[in-house]
Amino acid sequence: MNQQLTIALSKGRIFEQSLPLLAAAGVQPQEDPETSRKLILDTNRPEVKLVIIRASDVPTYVQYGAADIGIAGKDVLLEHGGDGLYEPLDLRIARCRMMVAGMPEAVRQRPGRLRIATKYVRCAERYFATQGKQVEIIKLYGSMELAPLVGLSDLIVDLVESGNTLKANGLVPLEHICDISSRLIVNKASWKMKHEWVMQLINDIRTAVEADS
Ligand code: PRT
Ligand code: MG
Repeated sequence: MNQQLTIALSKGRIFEQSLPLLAAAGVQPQEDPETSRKLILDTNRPEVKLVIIRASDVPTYVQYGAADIGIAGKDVLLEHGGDGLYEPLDLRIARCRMMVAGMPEAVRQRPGRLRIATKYVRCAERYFATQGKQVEIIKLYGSMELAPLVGLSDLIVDLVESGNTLKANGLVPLEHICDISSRLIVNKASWKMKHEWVMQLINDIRTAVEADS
């Protein structure tokens, strides 16, 4: 096959947990993104490349066709929206929960709307709308746990895995919004143009995912 296939993913937990799944599809990176500074990694298959990018940029690369396939958290996909993307497979990796969290005391009754600090603005807006609650969302880019401690917000919306980060900052989980795991996403044009190839990869990975659970 003389075509190229590019797979976008982030380093860290998604890369590490994707490795066995990619291996099941016969794809093995030639370098470790934790030690290499390269953003494009060769694999054992000359026609398959990995691009290593920020987790929240993965859907953008795939949507615009800079990558055929991507691996991204459902949190990132919910925020990005599904334009130009198929999401054919739940990889069941990098699992956690999106939650509302705050101080253990009863929620302070601010005159006016509750303030919610989060990097998941769309998810938070949708969630509180379905609850019929009027809230003010404050967009942050990280360290959401700090916001209630310094009076920036009443509550946060963040991802929780073990709960240790909340606990270490004196916060408690309050409401479960949704379960999160990483998904395989495919550019709609690649789905059509490289269909056989993409389907083969998906089927090999699906078999590995199912054998794992
Ligand atoms: O770090 P960067 O800003 O580049 O991007 P990112 O944080 O989105 O990337 P990364 O690699 O940290 O996370 C990639 C994906 O992993 C996320 O999009 C989620 O889908 C998934 N994932 C799974 C998590 C967690 N578990 C997780 N625990 N992402 C983040 N966390 C953080 C959480 O935000 C909180 O700060 O870990 C902390 C909570 O963990 P516990 O175990 O203390 O509860
Ligand atoms: Mg992170």
